[in-house]
Amino acid sequence: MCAPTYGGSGVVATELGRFLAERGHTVHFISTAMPFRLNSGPNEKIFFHEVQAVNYPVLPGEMFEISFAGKAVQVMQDYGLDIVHAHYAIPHAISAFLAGQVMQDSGLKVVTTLHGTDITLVGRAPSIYPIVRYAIEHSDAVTAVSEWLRRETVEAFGINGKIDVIPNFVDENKFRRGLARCPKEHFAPEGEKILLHVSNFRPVKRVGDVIRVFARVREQVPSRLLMVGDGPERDGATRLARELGILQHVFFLGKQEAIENYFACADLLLFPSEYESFGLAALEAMASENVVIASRAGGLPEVITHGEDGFLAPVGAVEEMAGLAVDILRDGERRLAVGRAARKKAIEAFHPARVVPQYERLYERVLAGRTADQTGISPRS
Ligand code: GMT
Repeated sequence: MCAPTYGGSGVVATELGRFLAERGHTVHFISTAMPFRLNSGPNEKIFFHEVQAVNYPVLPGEMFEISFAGKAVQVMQDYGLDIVHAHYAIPHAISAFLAGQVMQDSGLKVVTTLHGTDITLVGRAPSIYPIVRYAIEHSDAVTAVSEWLRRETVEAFGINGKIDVIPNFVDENKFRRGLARCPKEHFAPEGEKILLHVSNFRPVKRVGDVIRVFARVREQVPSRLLMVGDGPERDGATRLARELGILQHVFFLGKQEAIENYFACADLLLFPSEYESFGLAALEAMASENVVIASRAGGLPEVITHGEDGFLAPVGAVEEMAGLAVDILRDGERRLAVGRAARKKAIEAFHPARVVPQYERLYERVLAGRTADQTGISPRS
């Protein structure tokens, strides 16, 4: 179960499903629309089930929590499932719990992966907090994408049970330099340096800082800024770029599907978030040999080692980030060396072959508790 839209949790769920299918598992995606990175061709091991909203005039909302649970039960009855893996606690963890209760006799297990804002922001709203907490506590296994997020969850939700830390991962074949569809000269006809920002333009991403850093960099290094993504802060960022007189050097490109092409073009990723539980975009940039300049916040220090494979600065330290960017953009050899170190780190520490088996072992662990007649076997098989 995952969100289909642009965002890290849906991407992680989709990539995990893809790699699990490659390793012989059958994967059923349950979402409100086709997850945007899933549509990669026919595959007999990958199924997609669309969750429909339920609308009735006397009832409020669209009842997605129940619809997700109902769809999982339906899939279980039609195909047989061993595990429902909920990505992002809200609403998927409680929907998965509900499905697990309905299908209790079949031994259906629930795994919940916490991604970030489900714990740090949305899940803390007083009206849903007790339900989120209950769903986490009653999952058969819980994972967090960083040690930082694990600690946040324990602190904010007082969770006593074990939370496994399983980091995000990146496909090094997809995210690499030299991709054919990277028209660098279109964005930078005079050979200017290309700075990139990729996000959902929420307040937590601090896109205003991206613009301010770029304005300072441009004073010293001929460069262009690509802003990929969309969200509530886009208009403000455009206004700021106009006020600072740099709008003609900034490309606000909106939501883009094949973001690997942008990473393949870029020299540097600006990622000045208030915090990131992990920072998947930073990892994808690193795999593409971009130098990442990010905030020293949340789980980002678990991904980037300052001065070795990228750079970290305090949240809001616009001058410091701009200084780091100017220094590295002026020193071609160092920029390439840091980019190479970034890719090495991405491949060595965050390779699917290293991370996906951690999920498999977790699945085996939760399934070990089933009785002989609880095999999740399909009534059709
Ligand atoms: O960045 C977002 O707000 C979207 C969110 C999501 O769930 O789609 O991203 C979170 O999950 C990603 C995948 O695990 C992480 O890489 C992001 O760091 C995390 N975002 C935040 O913590 C702000």
